Amino acid sequence: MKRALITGITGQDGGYLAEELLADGWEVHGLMRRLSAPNDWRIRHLGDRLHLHSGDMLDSGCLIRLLSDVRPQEVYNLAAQSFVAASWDQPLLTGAVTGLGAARLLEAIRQVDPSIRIYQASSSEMFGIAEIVPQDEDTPFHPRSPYAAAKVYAHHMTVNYRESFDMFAVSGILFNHESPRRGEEFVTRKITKSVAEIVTGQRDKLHLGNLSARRDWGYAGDYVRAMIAMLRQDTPEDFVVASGVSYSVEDFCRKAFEAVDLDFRDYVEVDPGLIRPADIPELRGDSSRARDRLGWIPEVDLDGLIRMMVEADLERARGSRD
Ligand code: NDP
Ligand code: GDR
Repeated sequence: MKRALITGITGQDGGYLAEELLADGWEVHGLMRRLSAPNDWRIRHLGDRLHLHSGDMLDSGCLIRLLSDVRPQEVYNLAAQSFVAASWDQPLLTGAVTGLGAARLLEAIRQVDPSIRIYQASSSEMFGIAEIVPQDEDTPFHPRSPYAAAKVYAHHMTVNYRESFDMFAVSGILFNHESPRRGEEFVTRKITKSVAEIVTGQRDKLHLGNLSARRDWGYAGDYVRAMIAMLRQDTPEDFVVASGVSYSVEDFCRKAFEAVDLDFRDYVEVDPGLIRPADIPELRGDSSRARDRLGWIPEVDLDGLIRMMVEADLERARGSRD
C-alpha cells in the first residue's frame, strides 16, 4: 500500500491534498495538533478514510515515532505558522515551527528512512523585495518578514539534505493560493467573508491595510496537484507554482463586491493599524518549469476563484454551509 504523511493536514492545503491522494488510491496519514477544541472542519468530510495522529512540529521525538510507525513513502510538510502578519508578533515561535520544524522533519526522515520522499512547502514570500519580476526558480531571496526568513531557512535545509544525504527532498515555491477553505485572516477570505456578511446585513464596513499590494493568486485545489507531481519526478528538483498574473488587493475587492452588485468604495476603509512593518509591493511568478516538466496547468482563474469564495461565504452567512 502506498502511504503518505501530511503535516498541517488541518490547514487549507491539507484537505485538498488529502482528497487528491485518496482519489489516487493512497493511504493518507496526517499529523494534527491536540487542541482544546476540534479544528478539523476542512477534513471532517473525509471521515475515517484518514489516519490522524496527534503530534507537534516542535517535538522531534513524536516525528521520529510517527515516521517509524507509519513508514510512509511520501511526506508533505505543510505545517507552519503561516500568517505573515502574526510573524512579527511571534517571530520566535514562527522560526521554531516554520523554520526549525522543517529541519526536525528532515532530520527525522534521515534517521528513520532516508529513502522517504519529502515535499517542503516553500513560499513566494521568500523572494520578498525581488528585483526581478516575474520571479522564477533562479530569483534571489530577500525575505521581508520573520515568516519569510523562517521559510528561507527551511528551503535551504531542504536543498542541503538533498545535496548532503542524497535524499529526495524538494521544495515547491508556491505563490498565494486561496479557496473557500482559506483561513479567515488572510486578505482574500477576509474580503469574501465580509462581502457575504454585508449582503446578509451582519456588517456594514470592511477594514483593510495596504490596498495597493499586488499578489499572484491561484486556487489551492490546482496547486496541491503540483505538490504531488513534484514528488513523482525521476530526480528531485524545486519548482515555482504560480498563475503568472498579479492583481492588487483593491482589484480583488472590486471584483468580490461586483460579484454581488456592490461598489467596494462604499464599504472598504483603510485601517493604518493593519499596515505591516514591511510589506512587498508585488509578487508575480513564472511557473514555466512546472508547466513544461510537470505538465501542471491551473484550471481556475481569479474571477472563478472569487465567484467560488463569495458563493461559499454567502452559503455560510445564510447558515447552509460549515
Ligand atoms: P494553514 O495556515 O491553513 O495551515 C497550516 C497548518 O499547519 C495547520 O494544519 C496547522 O494546524 C499546522 N500547524 C501549525 N503549527 C503547527 C505545529 N506546531 N505542529 C503541527 N502542526 C502545526 O496553511 P496553508 O494550508 O495555506 O499552507 C500550507 C503550507 O504552505 C504552509 O506551510 C504555508 O506556509 C505554505 N504556503 C502557503 C501558501 C498559500 O498561499 N496558502 C503559499 C506558499 C506557501 P492547526 O490547524 O492546528 O493550526
Ligand atoms: P500573504 O497573504 O501575506 O501574501 O501570505 P495575506 O492574504 O495575509 O496578505 C496579502 C496582501 O494583502 C495585504 N493586506 C491585508 N492582508 C491581510 N491578511 N489582512 C488585511 O486586512 C489586509 N489588507 C491588506 C497584505 O499587506 C499583503 O500585502 C500568504 C500566506 O498564505 C503565506 O503563508 C504564504 O507563504 C504566502 O501567501 C505566499
